[in-house]
Amino acid sequence: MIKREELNGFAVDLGGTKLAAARIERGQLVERKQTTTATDADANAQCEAMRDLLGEIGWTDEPVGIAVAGRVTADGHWSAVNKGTLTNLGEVAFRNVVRQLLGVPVSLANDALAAATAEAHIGAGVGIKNFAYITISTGVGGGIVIDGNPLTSQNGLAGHIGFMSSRLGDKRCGSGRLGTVESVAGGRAIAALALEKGHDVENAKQVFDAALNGETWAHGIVDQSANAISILIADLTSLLGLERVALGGSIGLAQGYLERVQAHLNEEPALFRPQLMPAALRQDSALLGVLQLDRTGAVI
Ligand code: ADP
Ligand code: BMX
Repeated sequence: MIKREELNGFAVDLGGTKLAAARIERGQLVERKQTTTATDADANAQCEAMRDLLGEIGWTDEPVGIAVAGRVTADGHWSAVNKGTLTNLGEVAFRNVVRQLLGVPVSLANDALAAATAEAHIGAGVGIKNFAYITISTGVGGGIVIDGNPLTSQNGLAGHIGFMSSRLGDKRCGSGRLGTVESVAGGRAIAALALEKGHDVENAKQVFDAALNGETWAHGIVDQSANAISILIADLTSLLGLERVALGGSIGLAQGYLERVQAHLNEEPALFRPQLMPAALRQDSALLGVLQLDRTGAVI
């Protein structure tokens, strides 16, 4: 198991809303920059954006760890599962693209898997055998870590828990599946539900702000998201015997959100209620976690 002080290097985290890069020394983010994700960029343009951001924090030719929203296959292909989030990726041999454009070796992993690894080893999941991390952000992503080992699959789909069915869902999400957790609980879904109800918002944050201001319509949408996550946690617990779950992403970490998830989880029988905690590494889990993974997604 890697110790936090042993983590060194450059890391990138590309989500459906923001792109972050950091220089990590002895497990600390000594520099971190963030910009907005170009959601319609193709893979080459995404890689150029990563290179530009890395350049701003002093990167020249060091190896890089890259965490991305979307599916990363064992042979380094990257594609969106929700094609409404990253709309122009196709399915590309991204590890090769990066090697060509950056000229260095890269490790590449799904963002939630990377975040789950860091949380399991140096964050909210330390000492826990059956652990899951859930990000509620642009979408809903996840990473399952049993005995310190993140669950991976050849096709990169393992852990994509946002695409499980929710009894609260009735819409199709950009994966093509009907009634997914992501279609009820993720940031894009929250904003879409508000628009549907006639509220002119640009993003989920505005819905959360309205809920904090006591707007009943907004409260209902946020609460439904939290409820969908609580049901997902109970479902995952019955499958995996989870002892602890950490919530991350800007929605997972938003004021009052975890408490709402906990309140709904309390309606479940005790057997289906693991401990619930916020991600200890907050917005930096994926940046730290991708430095703990080798190119196959296994912990170094
Ligand atoms: P990414 O999906 O790129 O990893 P985030 O974790 O920041 O990025 O999640 C983005 C989503 O979170 C967007 O839908 C955004 O509107 C929402 N969001 C950002 N800040 C907040 C906040 N303080 N409270 C609630 N929602 C937020
Ligand atoms: C979606 C899916 C996952 C990702 C998760 C969180 C895409 C583009 N994304 O479920 O791969 O891990 O969202 O990503 O298919 P974020 O953009 O919310 O950070």
